Amino acid sequence: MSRPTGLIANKGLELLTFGTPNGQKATIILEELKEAYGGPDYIWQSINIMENIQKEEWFTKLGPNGRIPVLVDHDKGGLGIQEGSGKLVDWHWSASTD
Ligand SMILES: N[C@@H](CCC(=O)N[C@@H](CS)C(=O)NCC(=O)O)C(=O)O
Repeated sequence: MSRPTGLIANKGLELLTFGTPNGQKATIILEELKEAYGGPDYIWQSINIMENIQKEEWFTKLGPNGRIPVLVDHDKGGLGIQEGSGKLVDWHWSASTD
């Protein structure tokens, strides 16, 4: 897999994550939502934190604390969601299906 240099989607959800416990939290909640409700669909990129990709400018514009995971909502102007993103995915999905 080549080194990420920016976002790859232009609609829907894009998860920037890595295989750490915090990174997996976001993936798990998205997969649970898909299983339970059939969505949301999302695309993801692996951000290797050992290579400090999370400190690059394109990333910190989305996630200012320079940490994974970041969930980007392309349908809401490229909004980047950090910190407890698993819970926020839940809130976001509930709100968008009301
Ligand atoms: N409270 C945040 C913690 C995020 C976090 O600590 N991410 C770590 C990986 S588990 C990280 O990006 N570390 C790399 C760094 O700080 O440069 C959350 O739950 O999402």
